[in-house]
Amino acid sequence: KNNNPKVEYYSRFSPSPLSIKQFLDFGRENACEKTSYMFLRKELPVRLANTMREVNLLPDKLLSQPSIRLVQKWYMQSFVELLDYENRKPEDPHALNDFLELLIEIRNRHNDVVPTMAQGVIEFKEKFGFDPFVSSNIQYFLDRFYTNRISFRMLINQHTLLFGNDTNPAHPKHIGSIDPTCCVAEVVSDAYDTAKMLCEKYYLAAPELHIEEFNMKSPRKSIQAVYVPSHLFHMLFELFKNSMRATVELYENSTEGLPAVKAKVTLGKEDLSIKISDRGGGVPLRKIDRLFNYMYSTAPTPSLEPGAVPLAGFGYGLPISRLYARYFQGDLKLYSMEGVGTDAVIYLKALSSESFERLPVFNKSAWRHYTTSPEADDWSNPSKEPRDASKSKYK
Ligand code: W6P
Repeated sequence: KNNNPKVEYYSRFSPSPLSIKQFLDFGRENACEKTSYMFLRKELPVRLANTMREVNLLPDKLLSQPSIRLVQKWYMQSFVELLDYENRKPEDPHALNDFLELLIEIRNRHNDVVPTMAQGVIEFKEKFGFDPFVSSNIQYFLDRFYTNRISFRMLINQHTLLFGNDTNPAHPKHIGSIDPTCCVAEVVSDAYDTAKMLCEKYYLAAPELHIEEFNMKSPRKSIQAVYVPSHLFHMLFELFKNSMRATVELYENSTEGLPAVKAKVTLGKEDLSIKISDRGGGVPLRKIDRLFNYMYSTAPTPSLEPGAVPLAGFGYGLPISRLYARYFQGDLKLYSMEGVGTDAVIYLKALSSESFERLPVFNKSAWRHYTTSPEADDWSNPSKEPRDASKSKYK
């Protein structure tokens, strides 16, 4: 079904990662729509084809799920539509406008890719159960697939925001989706406010927020980043929901007030870090990986206590937030102490020249991930009893 030879052709090119600085420089000095067009009409098919080749390597049991088929269809349609521009000169009087409109159409077509893929994973799990090998395949695949999607939408958003006629009235200083002077503490506070409203709606209470900053570079200045505020908001909103849920649920039957959630924003030479700390009782180390596992966290019916409403958890919020952080060479980590609480840290690059897109490449090494079966574990399994030689069959 995916035997379009152009997919194979374009998948042989590696995606070209851009840095935030390049996005910025390109968008600032009399941004050229023709240059952007010439770049995207090749780069977008390359990025689509790279990910489409990888979808095809998923196990048949997963590929045959209707939701996955639907997503595949969207990708093929967008890919084919982009190929209409392979030979259209930018001087063609309608090429630039038609292309821009196509990008908007494609963006809309792909709006529901994440929940639709999640549905596919649910369908698979209902039929075949939780398979650790498939789960690790899915983890590897979805991390790459969603990173590709984040990058694809980043490119589309830059082009449509820079060259669409609707100039951004709310944020005249933004370059497309990038804020060159993004005040981090403000985004922290916005994300907190939004999570707080949700939390109060469900639980009739929410912990307070204390924000602290430490600017190693210029101690009396508030910390600014060159970054995509919507990405930062997405990550912080997710972390706040988790912290609030843990806090409120731990103190549900307590007469004490809720312990505040603390945010600390720091700027060093290399890293801009944001720590969100809660006193929500923490998560045992054994369960931390699950919070980032797609297959584990897509439950057909969230196993909640009756009457409970999910504020956070059971979804792709955390793994996708980590992908946003990693997309520009940062990371998102959880440090939990069971019985006390959790610190979540978002690491970003302090310099926009170092925040290059981190993109999956379809190559031999990626291919091997899907086609090689897992090796035998080379660490011991815990055993309940010490080995009893008298019961050994080698006696
Ligand atoms: C928790 C679990 C969690 C996940 C992500 C962020 C914060 C927290 N706190 O208890």
